[in-house]
Amino acid sequence: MDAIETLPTQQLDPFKGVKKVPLEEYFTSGHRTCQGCESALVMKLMVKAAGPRTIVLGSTGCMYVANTTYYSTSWVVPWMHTQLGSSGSAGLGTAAALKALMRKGKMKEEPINVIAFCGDGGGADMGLSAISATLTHPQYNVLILLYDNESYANTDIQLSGMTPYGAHTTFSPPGKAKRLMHTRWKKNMAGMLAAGHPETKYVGTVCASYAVDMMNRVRKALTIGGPTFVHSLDPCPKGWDYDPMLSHELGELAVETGIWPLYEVENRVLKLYGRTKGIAEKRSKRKPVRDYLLRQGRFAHFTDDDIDYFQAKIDDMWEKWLIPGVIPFWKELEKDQPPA
Ligand SMILES: Cc1ncc(C[n+]2csc(CCOP(=O)(O)OP(=O)(O)O)c2C)c(N)n1
Ligand code: SF4
Ligand SMILES: [Mg+2]
Repeated sequence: MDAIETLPTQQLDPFKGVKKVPLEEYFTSGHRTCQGCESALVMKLMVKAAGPRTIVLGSTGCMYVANTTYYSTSWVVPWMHTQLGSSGSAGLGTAAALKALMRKGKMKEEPINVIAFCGDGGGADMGLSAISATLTHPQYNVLILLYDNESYANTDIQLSGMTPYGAHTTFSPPGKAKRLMHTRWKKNMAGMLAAGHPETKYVGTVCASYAVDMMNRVRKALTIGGPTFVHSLDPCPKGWDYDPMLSHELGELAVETGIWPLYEVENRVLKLYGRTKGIAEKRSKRKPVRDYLLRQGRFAHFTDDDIDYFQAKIDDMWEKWLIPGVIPFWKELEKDQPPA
C-alpha cells in the first residue's frame, strides 16, 4: 500500500506563560463585533497563536459579517469567506490546493497553516458533514475551529443544535402557555468528532478565558497536522443577554460548573486539562450551575425546578458517563439506568 504523503507542518512550541506571547497582532482593530464579544477574542488569539504564515477561511456568521464590513477588515493574514455550511470543504480544498501547487513547483515549498473557522450554526448544524468528511483525510493539514456562541447570532440569535436546554432565543421565547420552548440537550461536538474519526490526530475543547491554554491548543493542533478540530465556547453578550464586562467570568464559570469540560484527544490519548483536570481529580469542586445560569438573561425565566434539572444533567455527565464530561456512554451501574 502507498504511504500517505503529508506535508511538514510548522513547529509551534507552546507559549510558556503570558509574557512569552508575541505582541504582533494578525487580527486587529476595525471589526464591528459587540462590546465583550468573546468570539472576536477567539479570532485574535487563534491567529496570534498561528502566526503570520497562515491562511484563514471562515463561514458566514458574526465572525464573517462583523469582521469584513464595507471594504474594511481586521484580518492581517490572507482571509477568505466561505458559504455557511462549507468550512470543512473550503479548508480541505485550500490545503489540497497548496499541496498541489507546491508539488508542481508553482509555489515555494513551505509549511503554511490553514485554519477554517465556523460558528455553531455553520459547523455543528449545517456543515457537520463537511467537517466530518475533512477529518477523514489524513493527508491534508487543516485546522477546523468551531467558535460556539450557542446560537445563530448574526441573524438575531436563532436556536441552534448547540443552544443550551431551556434558553431564550428568538426561536424559543418563553411565554405564558409554555415557559420552556427549547427542551433539547446540546450536542457534544468535540466528543462526537473525536470518537468518530480515529485518523484525526487532535481534537480539543478550549475557552478564551484561559487565553494561553487556548493558544497552546491551537499551536498543538497546527503542529501535529493532518485534519484537526478545536471547539471553543464563547460567551456572547447579545445572545446570552448579560453585561459585556462579564464575558471573561462567564467563560470561567462554564468550566468551573462543569458545563464546559476542557480536554484534548491527542494521538488518540485523552487528557483533561486546566480547571477541568482539577475537578476530575477532586482537587477542586464543581460550582453550582445556578451561578452560571442566573447571570444570563436567556435563563431569566428558569424556575428552581429548571435549575435542578439542569444541575442533574451536569451531575450525570460527571458521575455516570463512561468518560466524565467527554463521552456520553453510561457506565454500567447496579441500579441506575440511563434515561429512557
Ligand atoms: C445557506 C445559508 N442559510 C442561511 C444564511 C443566513 N445566515 C447568515 S449568518 C447566519 C447565522 C450563522 O450562525 P453561526 O454559524 O452560529 O454563526 P454566528 O452568527 O453565531 O457567529 C445565517 C443563518 C446563509 N448565509 N446561508
Ligand atoms: S452577537 Fe454575539 S457573537 Fe455576534 S458580534 Fe455580538 S457578541 Fe459577538
Ligand atoms: Mg453561533
